[in-house]
Amino acid sequence: MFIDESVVTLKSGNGGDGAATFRREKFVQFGGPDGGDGGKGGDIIILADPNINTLLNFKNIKKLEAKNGSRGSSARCTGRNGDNVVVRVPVGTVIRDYETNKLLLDMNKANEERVLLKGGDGGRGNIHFKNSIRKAPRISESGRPGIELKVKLELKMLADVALVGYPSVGKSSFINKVSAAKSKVASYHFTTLRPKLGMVRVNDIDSFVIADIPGLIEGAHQGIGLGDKFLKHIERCRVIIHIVDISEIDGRSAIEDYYKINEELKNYSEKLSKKPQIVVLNKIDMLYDESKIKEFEKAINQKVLTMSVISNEGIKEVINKANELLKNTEYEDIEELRELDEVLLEVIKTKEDWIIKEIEPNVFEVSGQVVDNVLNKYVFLGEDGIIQFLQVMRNIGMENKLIAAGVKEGDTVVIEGYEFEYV
Ligand SMILES: Nc1nc2c(ncn2[C@@H]2O[C@H](COP(=O)(O)OP(=O)(O)OP(=O)(O)O)[C@@H](O)[C@H]2O)c(=O)[nH]1
Ligand SMILES: [Mg+2]
Repeated sequence: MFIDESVVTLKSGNGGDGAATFRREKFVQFGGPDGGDGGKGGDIIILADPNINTLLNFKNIKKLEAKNGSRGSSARCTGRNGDNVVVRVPVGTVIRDYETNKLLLDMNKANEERVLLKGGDGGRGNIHFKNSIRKAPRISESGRPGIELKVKLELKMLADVALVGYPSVGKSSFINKVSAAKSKVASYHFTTLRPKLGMVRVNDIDSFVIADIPGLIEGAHQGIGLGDKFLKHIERCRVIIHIVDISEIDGRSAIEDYYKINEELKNYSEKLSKKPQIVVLNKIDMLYDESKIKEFEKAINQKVLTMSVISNEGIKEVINKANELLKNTEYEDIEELRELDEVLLEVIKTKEDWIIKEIEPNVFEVSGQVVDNVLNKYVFLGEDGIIQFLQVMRNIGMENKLIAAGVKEGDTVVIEGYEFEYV
């Protein structure tokens, strides 16, 4: 089975909280604040790994989480940073936001590493909050939360290798032989109507994806036959196996076939005609005049490989040659997907800023993104902290919101489980 789409939830680590601690020294009753910063949460990093060909690995993975940063501690100790998670994907994988389908990353360069989700920053310890008025601050920041995002991985790279050639030269027969693909084989033209993919295992280490492409004919680049629709798929492959029927059983000239197909590739795009190409003469079981092979090579001024899919000759050589070429061919940048957002994270869901609900008569609950932001930013400790918190909330407009919601003197206000009397 060839999976070219997977869904996985990723989460970067939370930053560790800053510490609100105080120095304790012999003979010093109240030492100064000495709480260290929290560590940074781990990032989710995507790596385009040229040794992976499919998204099969993600089939059983639902969620990947980077580690959280540790909290800061006393004696100005900074918390440990959370470990990153490196997610290895095949080269050519496109990553989209699952909800919006927005393109986040196009991993089209081998060994490229990109940070998809940044870990939350650690909170600052109370050593940073010392000033001349507030000598012993019991405040420290909490770490920023990591980001959780459900993403869709798509392996846009159709295949490493494309099989091209006239109809009925044996492309489908070949892919069926070298992979688990089951492509329809028949003696009439245009048997194959859609590209078909197969995984080719070359040896214990190497494998590649091969695509059976519908047959091309003269004029394919202008839309004659089935051709033009699929030429763009070929554009994303790195190596072309050009199969020619040397038996000429269909009554065409093999040499002419070769030139015509290459003409079509070139007319479609310069890029296509420059792809490394392996020329393979098929159906040698039906070739009674071996000199035709030499003749062909001379005409095109290039060495070719020969095979018979039917009698199992020369197949391994074609696969090895393709594998060798793949190893020497870099992936190209894919222009259509170039308009990428460099930094990727406006996708974080936000709640409404203020949510004020009268949960029972004269009891108002305050929540929303604004509250989250404040609570995420600071740790409020003790009585000091509560007053501080209410002050911050008032400064950013809570009172007006409460009044608009109908709060009266003496009512109860609930925030994050804490109750206050409204005065
Ligand atoms: N004698 C002989 N016949 C072959 C060989 N390879 C394929 N054929 C036959 O050629 C015919 C066409 O084979 P396909 O594999 O369907 O050809 P194709 O290139 O996929 O054709 P389209 O999908 O129409 O483009 C079938 O009847 C095959 O059995 C071979 O090596 N020797
Ligand atoms: Mg076919």
